[in-house]
Amino acid sequence: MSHISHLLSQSGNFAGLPPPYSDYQSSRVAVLPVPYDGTTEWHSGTRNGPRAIIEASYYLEWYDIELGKELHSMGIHTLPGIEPVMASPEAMNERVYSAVKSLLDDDKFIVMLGGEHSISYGSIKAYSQKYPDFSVLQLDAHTDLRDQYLGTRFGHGCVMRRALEICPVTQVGIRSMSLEEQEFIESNRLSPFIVEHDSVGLSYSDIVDSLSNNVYVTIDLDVLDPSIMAAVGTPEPGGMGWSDVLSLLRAVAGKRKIVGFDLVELCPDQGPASCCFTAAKLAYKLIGYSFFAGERPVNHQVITQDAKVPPLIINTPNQRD
Ligand SMILES: [Mn+2]
Repeated sequence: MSHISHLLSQSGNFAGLPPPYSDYQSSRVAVLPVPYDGTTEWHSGTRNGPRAIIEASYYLEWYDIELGKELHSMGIHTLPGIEPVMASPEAMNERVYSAVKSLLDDDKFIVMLGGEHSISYGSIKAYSQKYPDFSVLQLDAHTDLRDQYLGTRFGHGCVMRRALEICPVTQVGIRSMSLEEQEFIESNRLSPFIVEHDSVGLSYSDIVDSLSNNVYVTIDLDVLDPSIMAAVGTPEPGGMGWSDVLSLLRAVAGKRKIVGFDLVELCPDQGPASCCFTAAKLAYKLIGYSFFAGERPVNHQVITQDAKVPPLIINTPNQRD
């Protein structure tokens, strides 16, 4: 069939990539859709996130201005979605763990598309078993550090509490938590990076320094401000901007090895189509940073932010004194 492959629709493939760039065997990247939202409580519908991201990704330019190249040369294969199991989020995570473990055995760089945030646990568990000197970078409005929520220890409000039982986690973009979570943070001497827009902030190097050499990135899209990312299950005002998130990821990729990532909590019904495209572009940018960090062309005039614009402000509660 390969002699007519150029005549066939590439729908279903991330970025609409045709063979050979979308072949499993030769691709370094595997896009893994997980259409699961079994424990969401406010706006459900993140089960539609993976499909919406992939459909929006057809309209990405393969060429990336910043990196000065088409980014798909390493190959990006798109898998069918994991079949959801609604028995419990724990059972769903076992399924995610098995799938991710199998893909890691094939030496793939996994881009997991959610789905609600609870699914990250199975992926983090599989990654932590493969990579030594490993930690997680979590971009999220919420700490997700509850020990138990809505009758389960594996829901989206508990996912980072479970992850912390496996490996270190650096939390960035936080602007909402419960008293229980704050007490857990205090007693365990954790230092999440909290968004504050009106005080002196830390530089991204503080975040990079907190990370191990091998980094898994979990991005809850509600880390972004709802003005550019309304389509999430639990929107929270005062979030990070597009360029803030890219600057941080660029800094991390320049100093650490990003070994895989997930993008979760897109709830397409709750916002304009631009949110789906923003999520798709963020995934593509992070693939580019992960594989081509440091390779930045110098022949572009770059528009930088007005110096008078206040910087994004972040600090850590346990380092104030
Ligand atoms: Mn989250």
